Amino acid sequence: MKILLYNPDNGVTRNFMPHLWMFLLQALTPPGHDVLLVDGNAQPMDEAGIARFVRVNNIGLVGIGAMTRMIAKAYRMADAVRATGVPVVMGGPHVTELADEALGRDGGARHADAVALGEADETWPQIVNDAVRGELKDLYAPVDAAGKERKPSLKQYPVIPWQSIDLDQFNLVPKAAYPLLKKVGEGWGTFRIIPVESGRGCPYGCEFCTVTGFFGDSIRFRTNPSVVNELLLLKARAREEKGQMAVFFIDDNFAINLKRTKSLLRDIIAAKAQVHWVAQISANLLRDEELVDLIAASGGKWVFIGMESIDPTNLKDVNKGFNKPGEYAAVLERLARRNVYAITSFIFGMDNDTVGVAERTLAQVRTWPSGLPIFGLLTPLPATPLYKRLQTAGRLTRPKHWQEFIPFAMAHTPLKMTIQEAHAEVKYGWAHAYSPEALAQAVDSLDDQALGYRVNIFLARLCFRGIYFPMMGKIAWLKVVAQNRQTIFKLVREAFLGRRAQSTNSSVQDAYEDVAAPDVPSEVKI
Ligand code: B12
Ligand code: SF4
Repeated sequence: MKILLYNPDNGVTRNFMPHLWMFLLQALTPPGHDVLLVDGNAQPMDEAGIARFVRVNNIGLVGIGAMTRMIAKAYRMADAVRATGVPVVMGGPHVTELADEALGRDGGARHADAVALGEADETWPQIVNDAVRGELKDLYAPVDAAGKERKPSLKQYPVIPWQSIDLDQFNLVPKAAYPLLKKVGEGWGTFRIIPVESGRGCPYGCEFCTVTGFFGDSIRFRTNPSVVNELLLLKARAREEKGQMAVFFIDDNFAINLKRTKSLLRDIIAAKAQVHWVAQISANLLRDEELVDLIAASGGKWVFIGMESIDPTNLKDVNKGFNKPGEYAAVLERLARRNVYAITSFIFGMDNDTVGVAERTLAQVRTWPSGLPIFGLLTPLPATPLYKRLQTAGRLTRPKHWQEFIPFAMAHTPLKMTIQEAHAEVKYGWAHAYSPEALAQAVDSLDDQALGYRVNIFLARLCFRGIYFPMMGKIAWLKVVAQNRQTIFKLVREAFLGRRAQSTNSSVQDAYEDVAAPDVPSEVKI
């Protein structure tokens, strides 16, 4: 049977990275089937397009996965597929929480023939076998023989064949540039960011988060060799295609078990499996100097930190009191001393927020080492404790906000400001953190560093807002380039004069590599 796994675009931005679930389920499909992957962020498709794809490719089963914000599109695409007579199975966090909605048991239309609840690692092979026999059930739940919920162990993690998977749709370098860029340094003909998980679960239970409910509070890890081998596969592929491969460790809290994380990082270093990587780690776990040393030595470049707020009252309100705003600066400085930088995530519209929260937050951010601040609104995702609290308090203004997804729009009333004021705060945050002045300041703050680091922070800031904001067309990009011309000119001039490159003996590529693998012989660096 031919199976299509499809992830819809979110209608606003294009993700920089493919979704792991597709590769994982592809690897877990019983032998004898052909699995095709389409990520709507990389290959935009509409209803007519998916129906055509299904017919032309003679697809026998379509699997669709989606976060809450893409679910309306997911349902529309599922409807289009089902209209061709091909069954649809849906999975992921949203339909796990609201299976009745997907199955049309809540009074609405039915969108899916079957729903995979929770983690589908163990149920997927059964779903495929049932689909072959034409005997799909409505619901598939990961349970043991006694019918008790069972979270899959990650000890027998499948090998994802990264060396042979078609990754054409996930190259961040335009194809036309390949012949030229493959010759730059050790090769920049392709640049891919690949999701890798080393563990699942987070016990912290922040009020707005789906993770603790979905993956459970018991943490499960893959074995170190399994992760290390995956990195080695990715490195080998990058070398072969004369490109670069970076990894996003998508674990919700990569250092949740410090001892395990350190042992994994040591094994990565010992196996010379370093790639440039990003991971999510909560600020409280970054107090550990040895951990931060190992992060830098194993290729860690960026750490995503859910700071959420600089106001302890807000943090307490959302059950995230373990975040201590007073230590944010020290944490970021500890990272920056190793040339590791942070993506710092903030939420506005929290109950103790008042007008001016964006500027107050930015005033703090400006005193910290350069990074990538991001701003969002408090969003009641289905089945989270936040959703239940706001529902009970009668504060939900759009209780089914996902059915008509509006980006950057609140679905409840904040306590100390209006919805419109909260929207304005988020706009202010983005506009001022990514203004030409802010970009210039970020670059200047790294004046004592090699040119590569400054180019890096500049490009990262320039591109980063594209993940959260509508992708810009050519004209918009030209405008951004024009607005930032002084900083660009400064960096280009330095590159040409080679002032810093000579004084520090470091080019852009060198700076990038030095941080990835300071203690490793150069032939193993990527
Ligand atoms: C990586 C990640 C991202 C990446 C993008 C996604 C990507 N390309 O991988 C980035 C960093 C860009 C991102 C951004 C956002 N994210 Co995010 N992200 C994650 C994260 C950390 C990992 C996803 C992952 O790969 N998990 C591992 C895989 C194996 O798990 P899985 O996807 O759930 O798949 C399993 C099952 O769900 C099931 N399954 C999934 N799909 C399907 C389909 C079928 C057919 C079947 C049978 C089974 C199945 O089987 C899989 C194996 O068991 C999750 C948290 C988490 N741990 O999952 C949050 C998460 C998915 N993100 C979330 C959110 C809210 C966001 C943002 C909206 C945040 C924001 N405010 O901006 C943005 C939106 C991005 C966008 N542009 O649309 C929420 C979604 C909650 C919800 N109800 O939708 C999560 C759960 C985190 C949370 N705090 O609650 N995210
Ligand atoms: S620490 Fe992160 S992953 Fe864990 S519950 Fe809180 S927000 Fe979710």
